[in-house]
Amino acid sequence: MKASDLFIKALEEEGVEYIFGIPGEENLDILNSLIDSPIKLILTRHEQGAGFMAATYGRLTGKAGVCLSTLGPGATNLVTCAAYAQLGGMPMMMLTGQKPIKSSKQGQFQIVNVVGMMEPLTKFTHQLSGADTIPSKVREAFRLAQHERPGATHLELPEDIAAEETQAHIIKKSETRRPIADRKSILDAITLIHAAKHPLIMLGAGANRKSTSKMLRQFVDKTGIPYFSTQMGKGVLDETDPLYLGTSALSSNDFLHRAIESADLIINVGHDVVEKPPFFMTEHGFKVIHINYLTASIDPVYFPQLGVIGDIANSIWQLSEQVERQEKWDFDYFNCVKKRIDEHLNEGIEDDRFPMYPQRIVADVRWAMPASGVICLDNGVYKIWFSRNYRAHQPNTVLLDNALATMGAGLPSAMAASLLYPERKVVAICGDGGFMMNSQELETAVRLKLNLVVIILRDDAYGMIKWKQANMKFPNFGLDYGNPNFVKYAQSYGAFGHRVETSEGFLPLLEHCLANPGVHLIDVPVDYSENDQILNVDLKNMSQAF
Ligand SMILES: Cc1ncc(C[n+]2csc(CCOP(=O)(O)OP(=O)(O)O)c2C)c(N)n1
Ligand SMILES: [Mg+2]
Repeated sequence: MKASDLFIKALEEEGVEYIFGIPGEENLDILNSLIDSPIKLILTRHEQGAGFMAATYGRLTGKAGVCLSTLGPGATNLVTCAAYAQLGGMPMMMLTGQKPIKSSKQGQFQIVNVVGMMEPLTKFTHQLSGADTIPSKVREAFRLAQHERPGATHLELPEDIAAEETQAHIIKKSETRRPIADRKSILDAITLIHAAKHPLIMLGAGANRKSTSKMLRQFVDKTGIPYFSTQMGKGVLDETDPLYLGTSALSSNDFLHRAIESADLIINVGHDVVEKPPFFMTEHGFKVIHINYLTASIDPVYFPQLGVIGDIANSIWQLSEQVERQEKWDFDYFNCVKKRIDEHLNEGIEDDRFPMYPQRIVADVRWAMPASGVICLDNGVYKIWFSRNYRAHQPNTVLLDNALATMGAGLPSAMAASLLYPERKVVAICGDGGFMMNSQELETAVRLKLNLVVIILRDDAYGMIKWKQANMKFPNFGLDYGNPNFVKYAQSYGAFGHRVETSEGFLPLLEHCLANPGVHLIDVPVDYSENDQILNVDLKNMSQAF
């Protein structure tokens, strides 16, 4: 068999459905082998679009998303996606081409050391130097990308190797179960939980990666222990539940942190230090039980006293079996904090100023979205408003990146969600800065006939950095820009372009876009003038006084 055919067969064996990417001449054998394969090629307009889509496919399915690029410039364009998948715990396999390695007449044209470049950004990177090793290396790339903690892997397939003939056979996937936590660690955790007076549960990204919601629901129902989430743990348990306190969108100085500081035990389900800290541990503060697939990486602000290591859902099930509700548990203060958080989250939701108040935008989006609807955020200051104020009902319905926190992934991640869940409502929420970093993928979205709404929060600036600049008492400088006419811009791609003219007009327009097929872009002028006052000053003062 030809090596490139074998490679594609190996991908089929792994259950690959899509390859996202941009081929170069070095990938033409692979491209040709795809003609007779059930695997669909999703051609994008920038390798970043492909990489972010592949990573999100992995994030949502647990199966490595595959992206493809040529050597040199194509591969360097995938670098940010590798970091995104690797830090975000998203399984992704990158396949890049290369000039022939056995003999070549092209000198060093376009050649960079791609395997070396990927080394610090991946779990595994390898140049295939012979066709016979394709089956084992593909298997290895998938095994490593997918097993906890998931991340990015990379294979380089040089042109001459892709064209070789080989007798090798594909290697079947091995069936493996995730290891489960040791009974003794469960008993130690139960001892700590029973001894605590104010235990609190935190839901992190790892709890969203695999289905842990059912077991967690049982644990919470049995114990009545309140919970909060990290940004990437949103939706693991319903956030309209009376036991949900809030989401830690900031690292400190929000009302939620008063509850966290008053806890004596945090039962941390699935958070690791890659995410921006949801709280800071201190020497004499609360204890932490780290429930995760892997032991905790230790950090000055995170040094848990106990690890319960193994499959999270199983650990929670084991804990549920053993735990007993304790008379001495006292959640009164948590309940006061919850009341205050809920009041604060309701402030501004009917504010009719225009350009629009971010709090109202969040409330209107929540109102328009069904429980199963997915919002996919790019990175900007609105991420704080959405993670803090938007109440998710189901796991993985708020896709945001609080790990690499890169700009440019909002639209491609929404495209991947829409491709995977054609029956669900999907909305990308982007700043005007982040959207423009991969706006060319509107063409891909239109070509794929996706149903998708893209909300652009337009402040004509890199607002997040302006917010930080104001907080540092620096004058406003160097962060403003102009924008294209987004309505015409969308239309030029064959998408529907809309602009919000009044704050009352936003919700009906969004509902219209969600109800109608196609790619819709909504230009929403936003008023960020109070970000600094509310998020940096008021919240700190009010929460400290509380
Ligand atoms: C690729 C990348 N470049 C730069 C940054 C730093 N950064 C974080 S948010 C931000 C501004 C975002 O602007 P915009 O997308 O317009 O959102 P806004 O905050 O204005 O709502 C910048 C420059 C980043 N996170 N990622
Ligand atoms: Mg902006």
